[in-house]
Amino acid sequence: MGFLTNRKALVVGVASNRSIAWGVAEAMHRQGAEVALTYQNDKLKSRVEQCSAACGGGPVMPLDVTDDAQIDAVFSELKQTWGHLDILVHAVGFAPREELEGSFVDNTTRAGYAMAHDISAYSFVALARGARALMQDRNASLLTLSYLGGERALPNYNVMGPAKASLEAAVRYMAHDLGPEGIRVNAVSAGPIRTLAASGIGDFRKMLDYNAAAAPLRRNVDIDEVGNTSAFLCSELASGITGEVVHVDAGFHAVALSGNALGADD
Ligand code: NAD
Ligand code: 0WE
Repeated sequence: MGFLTNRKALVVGVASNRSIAWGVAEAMHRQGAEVALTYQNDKLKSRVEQCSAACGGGPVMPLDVTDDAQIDAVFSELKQTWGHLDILVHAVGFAPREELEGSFVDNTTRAGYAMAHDISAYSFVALARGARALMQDRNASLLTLSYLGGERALPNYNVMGPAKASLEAAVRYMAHDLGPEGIRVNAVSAGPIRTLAASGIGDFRKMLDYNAAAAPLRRNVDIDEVGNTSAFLCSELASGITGEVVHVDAGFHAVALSGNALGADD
């Protein structure tokens, strides 16, 4: 028996079998959860349907998180098919491509800043509001995906940094607001992983190598590791954890100067 047996999970953010959301969906399914998936647009529909078939064949629905009507439709369908919801996973982030390079100050526009925050941070709050009524009195939990760029500055992540900082603050305010209803709210801050959102990012390979060289575990993480920690956080094994940001990054966030860089080992 898995530790999520009979739990109902909605996972938002699968675009391919490399998506972090897919690692989370698979891990939750392995632990016995029933999994519903959403797809952002028709281009992604058939890929997400294939993913769904590979993790139990739960409900599959369209969802662009900038559209309030689509958010409402997802939760009315889940109310009809499941009647309630135990887990909501938000693994969505977006900023205009051209604002993810070069000078943060010069390249960040008012519209790009608003879009990054709308899609990457506000949408978690909007989904929580939609899920709230379905999550009453069942030790439900919400989870989002963040990145170290929300805590510290690094090249090119630019406007996504403030958006992740906003997302992590929202985790704490949502935990404060929903805790009295028994709903927990947490984030996993993942190390860099080659997904669609990482493709086309200049020097991503160099970043992966840098992270692997400096991290205490001397390697990068994969979507199964992020998925397993996410499944744990959304389970009763984590019943005392809320308002938390857990780093799944081989320890990279914990060090300022790696022994490796000084030639101390490896
Ligand atoms: P991905 O491209 O597989 O997933 C991003 C998802 O966001 C896609 O499914 C896409 O459809 C969805 N999305 C974008 N705009 C949307 C909208 N308007 N409505 C609905 N969905 C929308 O990439 P990923 O790396 O798996 O990203 C998932 C999450 O993980 C993001 O929040 C990202 O910031 C975070 N993250 C990624 C990494 C990494 O290195 N890949 C590291 C830490 C955190
Ligand atoms: O959060 C992310 C990805 C964010 C992202 C990626 C894209 C690419 C395509 C947001 N919006 C877009 N828009 C697009 O048009 N990560 C944590 C992965 C990531 O992205 C980076 C990173 C890392 C790590 C961008 C620059 C530097 C590092």
